[in-house]
Amino acid sequence: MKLGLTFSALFGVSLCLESFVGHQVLRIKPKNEEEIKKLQHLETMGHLELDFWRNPTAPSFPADVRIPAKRVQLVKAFLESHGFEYSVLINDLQVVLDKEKQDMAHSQQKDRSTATFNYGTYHTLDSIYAELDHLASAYNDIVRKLQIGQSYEKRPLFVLKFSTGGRNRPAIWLDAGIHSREWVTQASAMWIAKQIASDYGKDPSTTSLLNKMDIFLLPVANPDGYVFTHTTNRMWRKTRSRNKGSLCVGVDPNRNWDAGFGGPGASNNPCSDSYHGPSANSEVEVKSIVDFIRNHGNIRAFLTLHSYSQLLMYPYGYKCTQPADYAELDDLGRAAAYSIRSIYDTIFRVGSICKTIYQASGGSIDWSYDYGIKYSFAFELRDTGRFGFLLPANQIIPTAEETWLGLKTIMEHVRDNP
Ligand code: 0X9
Ligand code: ZN
Repeated sequence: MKLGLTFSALFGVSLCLESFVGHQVLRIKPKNEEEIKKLQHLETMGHLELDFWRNPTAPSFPADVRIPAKRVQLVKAFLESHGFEYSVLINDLQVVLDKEKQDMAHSQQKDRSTATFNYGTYHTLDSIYAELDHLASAYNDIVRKLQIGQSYEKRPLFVLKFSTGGRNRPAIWLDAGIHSREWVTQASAMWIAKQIASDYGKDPSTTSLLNKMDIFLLPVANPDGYVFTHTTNRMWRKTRSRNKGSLCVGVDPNRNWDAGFGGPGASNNPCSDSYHGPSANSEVEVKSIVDFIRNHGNIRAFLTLHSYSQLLMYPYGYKCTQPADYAELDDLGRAAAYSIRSIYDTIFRVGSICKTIYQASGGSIDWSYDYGIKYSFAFELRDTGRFGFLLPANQIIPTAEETWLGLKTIMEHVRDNP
């Protein structure tokens, strides 16, 4: 995830879609702590331009690394001479990207003729925003569109509010796409929005939930990054804010929350993909959510969608001690993972951020938990690395379906434990 010192990362501008011809994604399986250390060291070597899609944490939890074409030979030689075990996950990234583009173009063509939003394909920001309006008008008795702020590049941050009445009811927060390249999260959030709206009055679980609580859904938490993944660099993760004194652009919005800010698992290098930013809440996208949650005053659950790895995590990430509500969160996480598994047999691992992946400070659910929102969970959706961030569009709906089952298990528990 770090230090992609490519031309566009350095200069922040690039006029056309960046090419990933010959880029490979390798899965490297460290056998022991020493090998993990070596990989972590490799990650800090900026000139290699490695993009860690998944960081090495344990022998059982391998690293997935994107390597630019011109470095593939060198990196493989290094791995072999040091006795690392690795395999090739993606042989030529551009081939996968071309397929994704082709799929999108194809379904866009179909959508134009039917004038409906296809939930089984990836969309541009404009198309997503148009569908938010459509949902708000088609289900105007329970869905409203709110704007909670605007991004660094002045795009609106839109939230759908699902409510059946009552003033300032207890509510659930759900966001997606804070990391822009995690496309299945924005897409799943849209499917889930439609599902909530159309299930009310039909599905007993959703109906009883909305009779007691409101849901706030932010499907594209990082719109600038999302647009950039469409126009310029499909692998963009961060915001698009300019960094003082550096040519590198963007801050990792999931290192920018006021929870152990600047601690382990975040970088102080603006060129890094996990750069924490100059100060907590420096990113307007983060600040807008924080302000919204504080002003609302009655948010009972904070849920956030990331990809990939198939994990369901609770706090903490900035430290490795268990939260006070560990037992309840762990039980609830396991129940949600069981629901997720019930439909397509997709297996999610459950645990704290620190124990399941790595120590990572400044993350959203650590902030929300310490702020007092007990039910704070982060999901890492499909897959486990076959396609990584480039999950084929035909997996969007199955991913959204299973995720919604997991979310519902959590939401029902929140409803029943006010
Ligand atoms: O490193 C991250 O920010 C997340 N993993 S990802 O590959 N999607 O980048 C995991 C951290 C989850 N933590 C919080 N949401 N707080
Ligand atoms: Zn993420």
